[in-house]
This record gives sequence, C-alpha cells and structure tokens, in this order.
Amino acid sequence: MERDLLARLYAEHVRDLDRRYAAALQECGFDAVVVHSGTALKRSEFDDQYWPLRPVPHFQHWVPLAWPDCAVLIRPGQVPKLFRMVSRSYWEQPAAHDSDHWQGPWDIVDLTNPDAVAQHLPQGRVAFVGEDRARARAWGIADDAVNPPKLAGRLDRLRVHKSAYEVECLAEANRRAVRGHDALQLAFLQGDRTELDLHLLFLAATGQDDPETPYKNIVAQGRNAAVLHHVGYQRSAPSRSAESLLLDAGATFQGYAADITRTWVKGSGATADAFRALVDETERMQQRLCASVQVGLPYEELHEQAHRQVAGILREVGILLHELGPQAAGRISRAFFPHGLGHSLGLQCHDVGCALVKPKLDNPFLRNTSIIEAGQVFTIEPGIYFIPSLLDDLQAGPYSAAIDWRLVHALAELGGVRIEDDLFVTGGPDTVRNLTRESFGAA
Ligand SMILES: [Mn+2]
Repeated sequence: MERDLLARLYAEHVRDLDRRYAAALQECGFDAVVVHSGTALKRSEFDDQYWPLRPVPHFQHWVPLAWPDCAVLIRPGQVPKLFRMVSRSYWEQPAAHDSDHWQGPWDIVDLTNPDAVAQHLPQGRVAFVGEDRARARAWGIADDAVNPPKLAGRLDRLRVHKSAYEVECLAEANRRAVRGHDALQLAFLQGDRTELDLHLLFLAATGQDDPETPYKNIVAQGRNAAVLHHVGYQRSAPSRSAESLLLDAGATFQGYAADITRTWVKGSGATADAFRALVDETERMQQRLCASVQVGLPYEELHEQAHRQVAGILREVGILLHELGPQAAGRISRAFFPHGLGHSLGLQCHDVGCALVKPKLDNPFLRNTSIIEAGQVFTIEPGIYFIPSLLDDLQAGPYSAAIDWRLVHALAELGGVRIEDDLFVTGGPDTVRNLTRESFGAA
C-alpha cells in the first residue's frame, strides 16, 4: 500500500480518535488517559523465555507499534504524546518499524527507563488503560483509575466503527492472507502435502512468522477438518491421499487482522463428488448471506437464516431424507453447524463491541449479537461438519431416522467445510464491501 495515502488516512484516523477519546474522557470524569502497550509475559515460571508481545489493542488503536513498555498519553486539546521505550539491551531488540507512516501526528519522547513516564504525566485525573497494573502503580495511578469499567466500555465501543484508515489496513491484511490461500490451494491440488508443510508454506507465502499471524493457522485435511480449531498439524504423509483441505488462516497489517476460510476438494469417486457438491452449496449459501446484510438488521437474524439454509442443503445433498418441521430442522442443523455465523473483526480477530448482549439460548456460540450498522467489519462464516461426538448424539436422538447415515459416514472422511469472508458495512448504496472476495478477485 502506498505510504503517502496510508500516512494521510492515518492522520485523519488519529484526529478523529482524539475527538472521540475527548468525549469519552469528559463523560467519565477524566482529564487524560495513558494507554500502555504491554509487558512481555514469561512462558514459564521455571524458565527465562518470554512470549512475543501481543500489544494492548487500545494502544494499537493509536499506534501500530508492537514494542513492550511504550505508552500514549491522550489529553483533549493537546498534541498526543508517545513514550517510546528504547532498549539498551545487547541481548535483544524489538523489531524495526516496517513503515513510518504513523509518526507525523505524535510528539515522540524516547525513554530508556519506563519509570520515567511518571514525570511526564499531567496533574488532574489520569486514567490508565493496559494489562500491567504494577506499571500503573509505579506511575502513581490510583487503582480505581486503572481500566475504569465505564471508560473501558466506551473505548471498546469506539472500536466497532472502523475509520477509513482501519478499513484500508483490513483490506491490505486480506490481500496478504489471500496470497497464502492461493499458494495452498495450488499445493494441495498438485500433490500430497502434510498439514505442517502447508502451514509453513502459508507463512512463507504471506511473509509472516508464526506469532505474527492473527490466530494460529487452522490447516486441516480429511477428518481433521471436523475439529473446528485444528492446530495439531499432521506431520507424516497419510496412508492415502487426503481429498479435502480446510484452511482458516489470516494475516495482519499494521495490527489489523484478516480472517479467511476456504475448503477445497480433490479426487474422484462418489464421496469426493458428494463432498464437492456440499462445498459448492455452502459457498452459495455464504454468498447469499453476504448479500442479505442490511443496515438495521440484527446479525443474529442472519445466523438463524444460515441455520434454515443449512437444513435446506442437508436435504439437497441427500443427508436429510425428508422435510421436517422448523424445530426438528433447527436441532439437526445445529449438529452439523455448531458455531456462530461470525464475529466482529479489527485489531483482534474476535473484536470487541458487537457481543454486548447474550445470544438466544439456541445460539450459544454466536459472537455477534449487534444490530448491523455502517462502519462495522465482521465475518460471515457458515460451515457444515461431520463431528463424531455431535453425530453420536444425533444418532441416539429422536431424529435419527431422518438421516442417511451411510452417506454421513462416507462424508465424515472429509471432515467438513467452512467458507469465511470479511465484510465492511459501507452504509452506501452497495451496503457491503467484501474485503476478502475483492482480494481473491485482484490476484
Ligand atoms: Mn472467523
């Protein structure tokens, strides 16, 4: 992405965020807030190794900097200050900045000792947002001003509506992730690869180290695709070649995440053909659901539409032997599609602000219960799986006779299918910008 465009969008993002922070601070009775980037966590009490830093998302909302012990100070009406910790260690150094587009709006203060931040804090009520409470105490911040719930809730809600800068970052993250998806589709179709090989190939194709991915890549061949978060990659070639690959893998750009799933099939024969039909139907359903997004519609309504469509697909491909009433169909669709239709996306893969109310009892894992609004970014990711424990329950239950178990057991060899895109709700006449499909299209 072009540096000058990024710098211009970023400057607007900071101006706008500054305005919105000022209103939140005033409403919550604070004069300023200091947002800490985080402290590297030890992997084990018994060792001297540290996990790579996952910066506090509120900090990354301001600055795409993944260095420990940095902080931003936001005071309404004043130039924002960034305290950047310059390490004097000769054992390790944080990664170099990959772009300088973000430096313009800041008064940058380089420090070598994090305690020195205390002397830069203003008089008045100063809130602290971050994970390291010991650091807040060392800076003289009262315990009740550390992540005060009302302010924290306000700041979470600020992250729901993405600025033009954030949308471009999410789009670039999608372009990057799509390079990996294209590479793995080709590798899978051309020969037999282990899941570990495919995972490493994804990292190489997207130019990411494992801890930099927004979430652990899910690389699942055959039956493994029925494990929704399969990350225990198979490392030796299977006895017969896998005919399905489910890849749920993303990328980040300036801290913003892409979250994309595709499922591919190869091979011939009745089972591969039936599974291919299931993948095609799931993809068509996913596109219909994307086309149904409307400002003002509860997201949960889309989730329930998805369940009705899953029941229709099960009937279409012959898994469901006859039509059933809505209650029975809903029970059966939940055995094959046991997760939520999607979630808010941003600096976190499961971003904040869209699950403020609980879903209905039938939809316990749904992570987006918001009313769809312009500015939101969320995923749409229906799936159909053959999960042994859920199928056992279904087979033992009252609807068993409605299922073609021979077909189910044959398809179970291929695990399951999920198709996932990232959508930005524009609020304009086109309603939605599909950040994922536009990236596949551009390749
Ligand atoms: Mn997802």
